Amino acid sequence: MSENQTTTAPRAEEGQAADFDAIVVGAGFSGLYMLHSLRKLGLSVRVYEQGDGVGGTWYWNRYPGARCDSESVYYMFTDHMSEEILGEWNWSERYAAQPEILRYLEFVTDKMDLRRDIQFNAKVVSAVYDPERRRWDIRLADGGAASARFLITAVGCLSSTNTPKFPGIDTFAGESYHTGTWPHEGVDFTGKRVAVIGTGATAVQAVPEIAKQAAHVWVFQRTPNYDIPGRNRPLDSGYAEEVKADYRDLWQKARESGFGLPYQIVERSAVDYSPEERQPIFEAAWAKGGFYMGLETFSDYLVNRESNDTVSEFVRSKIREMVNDPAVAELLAPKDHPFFTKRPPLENGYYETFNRPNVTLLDARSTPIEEITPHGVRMDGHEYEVDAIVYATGFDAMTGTLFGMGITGRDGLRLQDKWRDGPLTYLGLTTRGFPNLFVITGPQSPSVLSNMPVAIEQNVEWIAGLIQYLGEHGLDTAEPAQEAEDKWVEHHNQVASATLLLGTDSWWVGANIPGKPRTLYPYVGGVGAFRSLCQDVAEKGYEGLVLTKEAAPAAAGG
Ligand code: NA7
Repeated sequence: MSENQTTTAPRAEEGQAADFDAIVVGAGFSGLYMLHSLRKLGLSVRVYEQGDGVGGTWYWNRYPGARCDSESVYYMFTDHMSEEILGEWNWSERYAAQPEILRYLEFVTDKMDLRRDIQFNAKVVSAVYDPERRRWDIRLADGGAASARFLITAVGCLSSTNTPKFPGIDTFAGESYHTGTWPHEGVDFTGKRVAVIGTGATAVQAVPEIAKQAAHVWVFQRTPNYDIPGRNRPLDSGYAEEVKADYRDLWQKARESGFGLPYQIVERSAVDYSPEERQPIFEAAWAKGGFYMGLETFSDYLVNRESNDTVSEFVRSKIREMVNDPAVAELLAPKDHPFFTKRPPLENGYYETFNRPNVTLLDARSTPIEEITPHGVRMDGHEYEVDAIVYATGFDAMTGTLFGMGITGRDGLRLQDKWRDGPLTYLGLTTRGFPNLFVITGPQSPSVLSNMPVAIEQNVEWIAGLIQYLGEHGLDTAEPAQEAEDKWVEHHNQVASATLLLGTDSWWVGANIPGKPRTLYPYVGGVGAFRSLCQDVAEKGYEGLVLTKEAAPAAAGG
C-alpha cells in the first residue's frame, strides 16, 4: 500500500479493543517519524500521546527561555522525511526557541497528514504481551484499550519529571512549577520573589529570563556546570540557504559522526600542545559558541583526564571574567567534575545574570536545602521567603517513562524488574522477553549523546527496516537472543568504562534519582559507529535477533 493510500483501519466492535499492526507511544520527533515510516510500509498504526498536541519535549517544556542546544539547521527532519518540508521550513534563530520548534512539529504533522492516526490525551498505563496471540494489549488511563503486533515506544529520554522530596514541599502556599510541565498560558513573574532550584541546562536557560521580570531571584545551586556560550543570534537567510545547498553532505556527516553534528573533529590531545598553543584553539571555539568547544578543540576529553583539565580550567577562567563578584564566580566555577562528564549547558546571558542586583546565587551543596515552608525555602537556618518556586530539577531520564507504562513481556516479566540492576538491551532497541517491543532512543543507544534527530532517524529507520524484513519473510516476531543481548550489554559497559563519564554524578548515570542503578544510560560509542553496527546486523539478516513465525496460521493477527 502506498503512503497516501494508507489509512488506519482498526478492527473494533463497540466496546472492544481496537487492533492495529503497530502502536507507537508518543508524538514527538520520534513518534511522528515512526508513524510516517510505518505508514509507508502499509501498516495500520495508532499513536497514543499523553498531551493534547504533538511535540513531546517541545510540548511540555514551555518554561521561559526554553530553546534547543543543537543548532536549529541540524535539529530537524531530513529529506528522508520530506524533501518538501525541508525546502519550505526556515528557522529564525541559530538555536530555535520552544515555540518555534513546536510550530515546526505542528507544521510537519499537518503537512504529512499525521494527525488522523494520533490519539491525544491518551496515556498508556499498561502494555502487556500476550504470547498466545503474539500481540501487545494496551490500556489507557481513560479505560480505552487496543492491541497491536508491534509496540514502539517514542516517549523521549526526558519525559518523567523529577521533583526531589523536600520535607514540607506540599505546604508551600505560593506558586510551584516544574520546568518540564510548564503551564501553557505561561507565568508572569513580574514583581515576584522567585526561588529557582537547580542549575542544569534548563535553569541556565530559564534564570536569565525570569530575572528580567522578577523582583528577586534566588538560585539554589548544588552543582555548577561548565556552561558554554551559545551565542544565539537571528539566522540570516544566506546561512540557511548555504546549509540547505549542502544538506546531503552535512547530514551524512552528522550521521557518521560521534555526536550527531557535522562538525570538524580533529583527532588530537590537548596534552600534546603547550598552553600557548592551546589558548587560541580554545578562544576560537569559545567565540564561535556552542558544542564546538567540546567537539572541535581536542578530541580526548572524555578519556584523558589531563587533557580534560586544560579545557575545564579554560572554562573556569572565562566564568571568572564574566562574573563581577569573585566569590560568586568561584561558586559558579565547577571543580568537582571534569568538563563534558555532565551535559554542558549552552548559556545565553546566564553568567552575566549573576551581576544583576536582583539575583542571588546560593550554595545548596555545602548546606543542602532543609525544607520547603509555607513561605519559601529554608536552607542553612535561613528562610528565603518567595512567591514562587521553580523546580528546574530535571528528570528520571531514559527509564522513568518506560517503567511508568506498565510494560510486561513474556511470563509476566515487568520491564522494571528485568532492568532492576540497570537496562539489559540489544542495541538499546530491543530487550529479551519482550518480543516486538522496540524502544526509540532507549538506554544503551546513543540517544542523548547525539543531536537527537540524528539518533531518532537512525533508530526509526532501523525499526521500520526490521518490520519490513519480517513482513517480506513471512515472520511475526523479533526478540534478541540471550547471547546477543549479553554481548551488547558487555560492549556498552566496556565502552562506558573507558571514559570518565561513570565517575561523575549526573543524570546520564542515573545519579540524580535516589536508588536508580548507576550505569551509563546512553551509549557513548558514537552515533556513527552505532549506525554501522546496526546496519551490519540488518545486512546479516538481523543477526542476534530470534525471528519467528506464527505456528498456527489461523491465529495470525495484524
Ligand atoms: P538536570 O540537568 O538534571 O538538572 C537538574 C538540576 O537540579 C541540577 O542542577 C541538580 O543538581 C538540581 N537538583 C536536583 N535535585 C536537587 C536537590 N535535591 N537539591 C538541589 N538541587 C537539586 O535537568 P535539566 O532539566 O536542567 O536538564 C536536563 C537535560 O535537558 C539537559 O541535560 C539537556 O540534555 C536538556 P545536581 O547537578 O544533581 O547536583
